[in-house]
Amino acid sequence: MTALPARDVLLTCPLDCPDACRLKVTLTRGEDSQERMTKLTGDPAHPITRGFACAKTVHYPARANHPERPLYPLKRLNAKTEAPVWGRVSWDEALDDIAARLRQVLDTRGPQGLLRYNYAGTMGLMEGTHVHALFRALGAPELDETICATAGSEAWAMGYGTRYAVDPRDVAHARLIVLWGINSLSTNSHLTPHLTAARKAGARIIAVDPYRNRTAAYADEHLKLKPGTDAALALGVMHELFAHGWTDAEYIAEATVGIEDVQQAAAEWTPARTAEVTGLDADVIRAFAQAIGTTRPTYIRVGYGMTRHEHGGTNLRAVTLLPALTGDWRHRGGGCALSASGAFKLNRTRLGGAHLIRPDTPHVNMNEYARALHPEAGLGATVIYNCNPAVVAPDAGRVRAGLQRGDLLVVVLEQAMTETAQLADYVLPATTFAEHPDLYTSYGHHFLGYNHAELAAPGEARPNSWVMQQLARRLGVTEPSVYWTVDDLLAEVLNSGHPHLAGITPERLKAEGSVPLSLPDLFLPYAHGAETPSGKVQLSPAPQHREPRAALNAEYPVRLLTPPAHHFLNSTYGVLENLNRAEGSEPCVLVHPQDAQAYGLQDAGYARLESEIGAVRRRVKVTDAAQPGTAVVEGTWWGLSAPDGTSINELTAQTLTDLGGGSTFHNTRIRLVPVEG
Ligand SMILES: Nc1nc2c(c(=O)[nH]1)N[C@H]1C(S)=C(S)[C@@H](COP(=O)(O)OP(=O)(O)OC[C@H]3O[C@@H](n4cnc5c(=O)[nH]c(N)nc54)[C@H](O)[C@@H]3O)O[C@H]1N2
Ligand SMILES: Nc1nc2c(c(=O)[nH]1)N[C@H]1C(S)=C(S)[C@@H](COP(=O)(O)OP(=O)(O)OC[C@H]3O[C@@H](n4cnc5c(=O)[nH]c(N)nc54)[C@H](O)[C@@H]3O)O[C@H]1N2
Ligand code: SF4
Ligand SMILES: [Mo]
Repeated sequence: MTALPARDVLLTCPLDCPDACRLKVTLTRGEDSQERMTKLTGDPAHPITRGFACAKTVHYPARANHPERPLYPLKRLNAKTEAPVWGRVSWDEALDDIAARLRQVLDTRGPQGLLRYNYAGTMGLMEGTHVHALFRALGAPELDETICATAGSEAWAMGYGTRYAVDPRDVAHARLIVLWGINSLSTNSHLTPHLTAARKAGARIIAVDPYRNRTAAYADEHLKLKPGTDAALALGVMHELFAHGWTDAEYIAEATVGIEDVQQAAAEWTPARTAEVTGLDADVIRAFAQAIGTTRPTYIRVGYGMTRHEHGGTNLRAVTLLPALTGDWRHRGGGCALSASGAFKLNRTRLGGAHLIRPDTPHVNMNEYARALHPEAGLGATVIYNCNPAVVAPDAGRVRAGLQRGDLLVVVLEQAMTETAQLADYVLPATTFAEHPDLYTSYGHHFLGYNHAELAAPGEARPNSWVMQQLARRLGVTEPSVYWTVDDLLAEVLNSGHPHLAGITPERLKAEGSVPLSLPDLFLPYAHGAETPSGKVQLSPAPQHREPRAALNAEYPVRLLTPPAHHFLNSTYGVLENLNRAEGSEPCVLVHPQDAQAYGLQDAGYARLESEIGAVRRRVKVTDAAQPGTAVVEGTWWGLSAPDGTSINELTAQTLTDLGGGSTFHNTRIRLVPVEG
């Protein structure tokens, strides 16, 4: 047998992950003369990707070629409360009918009757962001995209203005590394080589996390604090910095305002008090503070994990202010990283039709989708793309019930038959990142990425942008930006005149594929201040520790954390059998031996997890990776993979964070009840 003809192409990974890898993708022409993605690895020449893809995305070809991938427009033939029966329809038939029904909703309920629902299934600026323009042109409500990052971004903005981060390639210079509320070995895996290089050069690595995740196991030390107590720990560290004179007076004087406020707030956070609130030993807190206070450079990588609590914004802000006290921002490799996205100084004026949002446009917080779908809220149609809300949204049981309403038109643009797609009136087959052209930024490094459409779309799959433009024509939309091509988008967004984009033209991006921003070799964005109204790092108002309103009690004595799984990306990849197996074949609840005893749970037995919102059944894993009073279920698995067919978000509430209207996925209080399998 002769080998089938194959070629390698370089493409940027489109997934919601800070690494935004440059991937080497092998395309093989089959006997049917169709090219398919057959192998995927990292581009060895890319300075961040360094030749490897993560444990999940190496399996992207299986996802792209999945036998159940929708390849033709599907129309539902029965009620959404029943198992779906699909009929294949032509694009014209689907688009004509959808447009007519949208027109009817707009005419009878007004634009507020139509809601887009989307997140970051693709991070592409065309297929992920610009496609919102249709909804903005129609005057539909603004979806506030709060499910992930806004608590963190607002917390960062208060102190620092623009979001800049330490470049990953500088991390090897750090001598102390704190991985605080992030499972970076799973969720930011291309940071790991830099962590290991720093460690080889003598750096110590400390993880701060309520349970022993992969990253905590890799670290030299693990501070297993109680969830939701990061502000207390940060204030405790600040107390010691001030008490021992470990602050950088010169930096504070030049680059910050509000030091008095912080000093006053920290005064009461003695190691003893901090220990009481965080559950850590006072000596551990002293040593941690000393390490931060006396090691330059110290690099703190914060994740979004600690923000997913009622006071999560403030908790994160407290941590991110530490390098402003130690002056780490002045040292290569020192400082803090949440997101690098602010460095991409694109012209976003009309991206996604941002210019069409009016002051009186109503807003819907995406964490409150369950509420928005309630019959009384008045929605007549919802168009879902790049997102799987039946699984990932808080209070998912009520989201599903809302989507099942007979009087609501549900249109889902998808690459997979997700549990959201199963609830649609129409499923419209979407292209993957190899099948459409797009532009990518990153929130973990400083390279722009461009993908050509290397593969012909299989079946009748189409890019989101094509669908939106077809609907726009049928609805008589005349706003020009709705009809942009990728070339129009490139010309517009790269034309900001900002020095970070100097020399980056559409032609160069298309030729080189991955292009670094024009930053100085030593990029120290906050060395002398910040892009805030005062021009300085703003320390006031001083962060405070607050107990959650949903405090643990006798009825709900356990806090449930639901962080990401190593082998999934949110719910993407949950469709793949082998990655399900790699995660243990079914979602498990990690319970500390003390809790197992207290609630009568057996290892490998089953428990019902009951919250104020709902209940699920999960297999129990008794392990001291958890801590007493805190249980963990890793991964937003497809409900289908769970023993009771439910998503973990049956349990989570629509409660918002203190800053940024963010999600509170790790704030859930539950009780654990032993049940039969
Ligand atoms: N493998 C994999 N990678 C991913 C994803 C995925 O699903 N799987 N998802 C991607 C996306 S969309 C995102 S937003 C990022 C998220 O990735 P991260 O930024 O890592 O954030 P989380 O995973 O939400 O939380 C990480 C850790 O926070 C801990 N945590 C929870 N509460 C607290 C607390 O109060 N204090 C502290 N200190 N820690 C706490 C959790 O136990 C968990 O170990 O990862 C991206 N990368
Ligand atoms: N309990 C709990 N819930 C969580 C989290 C948690 O930690 N715990 N994490 C939260 C976080 S951080 C996030 S970011 C959200 C993420 O939630 P989502 O944004 O819903 O992410 P995914 O579950 O990966 O689903 C993305 C979907 O987009 C589709 N898609 C990808 N590319 C395209 C495209 O080009 N076109 C179209 N039409 N579709 C495409 C994929 O097939 C996939 O089904 O989940 C949140 N939910
Ligand atoms: S998911 Fe993240 S780590 Fe994996 S290939 Fe994509 S960008 Fe890289
Ligand atoms: Mo996220």
